[in-house]
Amino acid sequence: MDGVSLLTQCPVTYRSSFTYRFKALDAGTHYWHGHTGMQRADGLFGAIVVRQPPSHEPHLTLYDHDLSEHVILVHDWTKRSTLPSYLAHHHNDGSNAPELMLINGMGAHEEFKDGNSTIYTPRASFTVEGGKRYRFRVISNAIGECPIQRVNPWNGATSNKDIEITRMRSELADGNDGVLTSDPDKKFYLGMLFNQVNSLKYNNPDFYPLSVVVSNKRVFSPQINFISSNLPDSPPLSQYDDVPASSYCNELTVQTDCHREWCSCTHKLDVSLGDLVELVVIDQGLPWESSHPVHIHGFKFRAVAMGKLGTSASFQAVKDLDRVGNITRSTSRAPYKDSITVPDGGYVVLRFRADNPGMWLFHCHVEAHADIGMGVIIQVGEKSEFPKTPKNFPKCGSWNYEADDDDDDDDDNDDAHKNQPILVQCLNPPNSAVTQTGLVTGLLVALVASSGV
Ligand SMILES: [Cu+2]
Repeated sequence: MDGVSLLTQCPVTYRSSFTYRFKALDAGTHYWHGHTGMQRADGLFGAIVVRQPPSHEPHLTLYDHDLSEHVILVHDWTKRSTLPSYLAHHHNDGSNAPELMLINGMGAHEEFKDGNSTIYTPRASFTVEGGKRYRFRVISNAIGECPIQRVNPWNGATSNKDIEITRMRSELADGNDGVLTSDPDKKFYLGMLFNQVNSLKYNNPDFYPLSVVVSNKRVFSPQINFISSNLPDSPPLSQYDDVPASSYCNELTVQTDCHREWCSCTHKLDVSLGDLVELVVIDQGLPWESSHPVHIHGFKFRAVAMGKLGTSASFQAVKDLDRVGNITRSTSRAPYKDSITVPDGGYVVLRFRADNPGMWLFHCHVEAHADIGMGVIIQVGEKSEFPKTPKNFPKCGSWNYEADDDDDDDDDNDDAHKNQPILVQCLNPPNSAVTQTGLVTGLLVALVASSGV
């Protein structure tokens, strides 16, 4: 499990804590973050660097120092909390563009006057000694697309001066593991799109249809294969039998024309344990130029092909290209990653060996896209092959509101709400793994490996 709320575990509720213990087997630069709502965007994240003995370190000859203070954690800052920014953007009533790039939580954005002088909030700074080579580990917690757009030219500084960076170079140390050259056992085309249809979340066609909304105010639903994915009421990894089979769907099982009607379910793909899986991920590039940085939980993949057709690319055009053999897979020393940006109007082809049983989320890492449906669960193996759920593991699920029949104030309106499922509540049994320490978390944490730099 890796902490995705309502997929691998229950959310960690208010006034409770949850302890994760894991073996740090995966050396490199990683980070953790909250995976509920917009928590990551609003600051719930941090770096984790797993070091290894010098004898195992492939980059050892490239630097003199690899210091814990040389971690650069980059973040977008929208100044106000993220949700109102995204709601404004979603309803065409404002921008969600971040106003600043923060480095380790710092940036020269706010201005203060001190007499005649102007003072800004401080920037992050890093100390180095002239003539030495340093390893900097860079992590992006971008909530939109990658915010690192420009670095300045080297200014020739040698020591005791501010230094401007000459260039940033990403090193991939991974060789070819040799298992990706055979034909995949399972192959999926995943079309990432914004669909403008009546969505029951915003436009109930019986009362407030999309057709009566001014065209530039019509919301677009971020989807994969025309499905807005949601998470079930209970986490299927730890409460498999509490999730009705009917709550899942995918392109092959939906009954409606999802191009024209809004389709929403827990979007799930099934693969067998040990399968070689190939994902052809397509960004059709409409209606905006918006690339999708996709991320997979539970695995790293090899990116064996990438291409851009133009400012837009229809899903069928990419499929046709592939069908006639015009998407060449490059399996030799293919980049080994768990996140990659799908080019706007293009595609990436990803392969991984499904050797980690469980329920794993594959999603766009743009916060707002993921939060409202641009994701899919990959079920690897059968329930019997999943790791055993620990004893007294917290459980959660839907519950029904029971109105008090003796309540004299009951009226017809109250009765109308009886037995409506209204909330998801997490029930932490006594002496469970969740300890009632009073630590206010209200979050859950997912470890996400990022490519090391
Ligand atoms: Cu996206």
